[in-house]
Amino acid sequence: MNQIKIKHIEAGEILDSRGNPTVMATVILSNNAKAAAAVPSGASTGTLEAHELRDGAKDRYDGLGVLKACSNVNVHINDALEGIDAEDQENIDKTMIDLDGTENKSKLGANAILSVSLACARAVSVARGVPLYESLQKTFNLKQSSKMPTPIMNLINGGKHASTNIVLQEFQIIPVLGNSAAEKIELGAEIFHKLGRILEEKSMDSDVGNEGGYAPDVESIDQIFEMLIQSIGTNKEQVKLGIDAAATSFYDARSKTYTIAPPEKELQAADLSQLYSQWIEKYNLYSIEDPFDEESWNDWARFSSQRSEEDIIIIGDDLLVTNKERLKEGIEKKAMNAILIKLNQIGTLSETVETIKLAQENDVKIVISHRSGETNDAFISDLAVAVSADYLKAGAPSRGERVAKYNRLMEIERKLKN
Ligand code: 2PG
Ligand code: MG
Repeated sequence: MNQIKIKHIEAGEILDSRGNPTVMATVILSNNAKAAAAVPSGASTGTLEAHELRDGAKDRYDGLGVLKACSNVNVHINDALEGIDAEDQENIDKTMIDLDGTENKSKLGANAILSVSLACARAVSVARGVPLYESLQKTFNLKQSSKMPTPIMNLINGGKHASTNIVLQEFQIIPVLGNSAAEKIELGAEIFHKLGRILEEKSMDSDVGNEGGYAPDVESIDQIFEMLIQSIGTNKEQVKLGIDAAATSFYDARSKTYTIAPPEKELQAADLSQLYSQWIEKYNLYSIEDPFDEESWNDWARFSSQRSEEDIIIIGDDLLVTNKERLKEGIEKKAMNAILIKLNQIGTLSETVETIKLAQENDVKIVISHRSGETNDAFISDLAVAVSADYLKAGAPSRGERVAKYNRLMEIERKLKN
């Protein structure tokens, strides 16, 4: 086959699910195959994430415009990539990394770079005439398997994702048993609706937050777990509970205390560990993401050493920021046994896959994740299948940008079965 080259790249501003601007890039190849990709945006971002370039000009979108990032794509990135082999994703990404020249992609913007990285991969799948997940497996030499990721559904939104009195960020259900992703999604959606009815019976708010989960004010964190258990009902063998504490967001580094609520309590790391342990016993918690601050390695390691893998999945998000070097440190320190993967934390597809491979070589579980600010782009569903990820965290089964991911997963599953 003749080499397929990049012919033209352009980017423009679109809105994400919070109504903030984000970058969408379109790539056209020499055989006229064409595809677009849009990047998401976080709210509880790790300090060490790759840089999201925003215009800062207060007269547009309160400084959140991304025209500079788009222009970086249209001028600099387009110039650098025009005419190069579209199937050599590593070279494409490396060319952009070199062109940027900074540690954290702050010159061109990780949002600019990632939009092109993803759009190239998708355009190549169009050129190859195969689904994106299959094309990714070819590009990165990944093993084909029919393994489907288990959804992690965030049914109660707190922290930076909702205006509630809940300080912890996410209360999730995880349908661990089921014959298919579709069956797990079905169960998850039914529990979501059941929880909505429970909230209404209690005259609590049943409107949804940033990630499509409910966002009520509650009496206590225990009340959340109890309502979730009630909504799971007789399905408790199939459906487990998880949380994303996003602990950096309620940690005070000076006093070394975590302030959780409701009810409001100031806790040292040891007290917080104890509280998590109580929840694990009492509510049969299956996973905890970001239990401690992103730089408190010792607290992570101590907590992990007290629990076994069968006991609890401990997921590093802000701690690891999809970064290979951070992951190495996490593995050495035995800080966690799972990693959250967010493409825009690192900023290119190749680096993301490299981190995933390193995790898999070290038996670290893979959770492919959305961001709280999303678009209808469902790239992560294809990525999750391509790398045989263990889990896909894409919010509640509600709101267009969240169900886009679950719908794509079911579509892929149907394709794989035929
Ligand atoms: C997280 C994510 C996604 P954000 O903390 O895991 O749920 O949130 O995109 O705001 O960082
Ligand atoms: Mg998180």
